[in-house]
Amino acid sequence: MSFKTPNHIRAEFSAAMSAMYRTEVPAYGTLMQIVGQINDETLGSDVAQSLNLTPEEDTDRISQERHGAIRLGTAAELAMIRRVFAVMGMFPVGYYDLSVASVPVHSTAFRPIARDDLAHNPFRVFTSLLRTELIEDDALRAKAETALTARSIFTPTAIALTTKAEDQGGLCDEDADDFVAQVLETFRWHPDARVDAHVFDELIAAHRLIADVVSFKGPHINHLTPRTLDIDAAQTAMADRGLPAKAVVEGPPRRKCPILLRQTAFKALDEAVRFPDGAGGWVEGQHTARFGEIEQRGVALTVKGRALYDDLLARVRADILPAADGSNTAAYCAALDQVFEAFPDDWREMHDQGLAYFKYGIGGLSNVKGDTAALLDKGILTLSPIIYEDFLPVSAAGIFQSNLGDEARDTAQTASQRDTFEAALGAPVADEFDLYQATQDASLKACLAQLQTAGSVA
Ligand code: OOG
Ligand code: NI
Repeated sequence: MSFKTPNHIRAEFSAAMSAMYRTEVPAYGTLMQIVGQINDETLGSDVAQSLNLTPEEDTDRISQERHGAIRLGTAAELAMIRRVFAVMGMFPVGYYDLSVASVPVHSTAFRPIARDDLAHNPFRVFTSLLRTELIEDDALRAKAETALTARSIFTPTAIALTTKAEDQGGLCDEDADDFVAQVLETFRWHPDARVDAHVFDELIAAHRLIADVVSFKGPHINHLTPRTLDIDAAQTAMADRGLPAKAVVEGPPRRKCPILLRQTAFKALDEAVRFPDGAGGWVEGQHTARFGEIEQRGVALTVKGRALYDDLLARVRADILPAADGSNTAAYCAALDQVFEAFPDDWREMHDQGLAYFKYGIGGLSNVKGDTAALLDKGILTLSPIIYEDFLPVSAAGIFQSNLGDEARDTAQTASQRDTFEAALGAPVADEFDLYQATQDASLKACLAQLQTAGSVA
């Protein structure tokens, strides 16, 4: 029997998700147009050249590239989604503790891991698990837990096909198509709440995010984010098209050599929902859950580079925090630019200081002896950035917050619970630094082997 590859299933699922979200949230279609146009312009300019990107891995995939986010309610849901994503070649990478930003969830990102698989389609889903233990009121916590355990977010066919894929090692074309359609159901928006308006209001008062997770039939996809090569241009274009963008782009400042991740979003939509009235009828209501987001991805940083980034950002934010109304945007951006002057803005320098991860390539063959630095100096080896495939908790928290109405919630909640999260998931999460390091090491090894075969290095 021949199976459809996980890479193909993932690409088809990502496309199906995009098509569904475009009908659910029309502004997402506008975002796609903006990003598509800006990426075409950037690719045709010198900027693309200076990014040193690898076309087959970075720019060819860019119009297919997106991430989504969901919020789950129970350990069983998280364990099942892990099995579902595995069928598509997506695995949990990284642990994010959002309680540091007073958001009562912890999270991982499901994504492909191998270089070839990322090149094929890098679709990722930021997946959060609600921490119901952070609901302080006992009676409300019990209501929330009852509502969550009573729902089933996967269709029976989705579960059966996941089990079939695990048992036989894959899915044939027909089953794979069915699997994509069935799994899509889990992420669909359902305007009919499963709790009454009173419980909903209580949950909202506890935390808006708790209400979003607990009150509905499933973990509706709450945003789908295309990747742009120039987020500042996209931000301007969003404003021009009337999309209510956040005042400030989250993350590092604009640079010649982009690092990590820069993101911006527009506010959650007010959506019509309805609540059961307990007598067979419905009460109309409103909920804000879904939003639009775009991102620009730069080089993945090493532990050392990340520490420098965290330190510089903390320094900026100790001084000035961006106001939600945009009143201090210019001052915030100026502070960011100034403090980040301490972070080298040159690929080679970042490489030599061990701040970022790179893929090595062969620039030319000639008979040179020497170490990596000497080979880079002579242009025998070349560098291109390994793109950051993960997320930034501080940005994530900023985005969560901005879509929860910018409520001030500055009391950090309890300690990190990575072990509890992994127990719920039923597997450890991979360490993203190890993955980038392995990609870098493998690329150097392959280049050196090639040079040796060609007799170019001693
Ligand atoms: C997820 C927010 C995190 C990102 O891009 O950092 C995220 C959420 O609001 O559920 O998607
Ligand atoms: Ni996002």
